[in-house]
Amino acid sequence: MSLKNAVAFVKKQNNFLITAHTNPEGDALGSEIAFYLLLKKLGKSAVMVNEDGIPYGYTFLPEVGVIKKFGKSAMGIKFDCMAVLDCSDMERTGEVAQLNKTGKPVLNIDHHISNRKFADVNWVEPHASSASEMVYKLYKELGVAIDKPAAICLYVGISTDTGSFRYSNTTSLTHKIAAELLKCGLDVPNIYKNIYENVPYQDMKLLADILPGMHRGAGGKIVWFSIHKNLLKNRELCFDLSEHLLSYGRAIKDAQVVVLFKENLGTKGEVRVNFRSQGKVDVNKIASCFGGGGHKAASGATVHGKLVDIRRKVLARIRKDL
Ligand SMILES: [Mn+2]
Repeated sequence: MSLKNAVAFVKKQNNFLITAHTNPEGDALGSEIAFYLLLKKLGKSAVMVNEDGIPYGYTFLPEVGVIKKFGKSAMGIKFDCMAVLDCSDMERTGEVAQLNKTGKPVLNIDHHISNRKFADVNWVEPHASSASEMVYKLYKELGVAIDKPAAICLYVGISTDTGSFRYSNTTSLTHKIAAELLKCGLDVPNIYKNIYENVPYQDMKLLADILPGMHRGAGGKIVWFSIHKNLLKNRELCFDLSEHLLSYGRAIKDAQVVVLFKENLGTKGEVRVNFRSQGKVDVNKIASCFGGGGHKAASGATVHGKLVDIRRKVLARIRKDL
């Protein structure tokens, strides 16, 4: 299925529930809000609901305050269809999936190679830099002008998912779209300041507790971090250092695969494992062995069990592919 099917879905439906993945970052929020703004321009009704709150680096996004956090009040929301952005499967939306118990039609807009085509209309472009780049295409196809708020969201999604235009998913098209978005008068230094230079002092100090847990193996080809949940208590909404940590790992000479093991808060006994690869290892394949997925160079999985056991298994699996 293609862009054409997505366009037909958008034209036909009028009352949308929009969501993106848990622990949302730039592309989840950027594509979600830009899609919401598109629907508003088309005169449609739409409500955004996410399982988690907004990390502090993204609170500057237009309309971000309109996003509802999943809870009892979300149960009463009326909608005729659902749009899911930047999610490889329905589980990535977390609890929000429960809102669609009656099986209303679902539109899936995603760029993960691991996408499970879980919806009624699946528009999946594994070569797109980001879900935001796909939403940009929707604007074009539907003939809706991109105004400044939409441009900010699309730019944030594209720039964060490409690591500020330096990962391998960056193409000439990515730059062309970014150039067009900049013409809407974006304050680029301020956008980057908000996202990357806005860490509360106490969170930066957390690095002092996490960095001793950085290790490497396989002759330096694998670098990993482990974060135990006692470090994160009372910090659920603030903690946005995963991306910082993964970048530090990537910056280490000879590091081919970087892994972050983070115990999830709550009682389920889950560990979130995030992977980055800058070598031949396909971390989408590795993550899929543990029930997750993503992209060849960036992926993740949520695994049930003890951090030490999961870490041992995951590292052994990576070693096989080095
Ligand atoms: Mn994405």
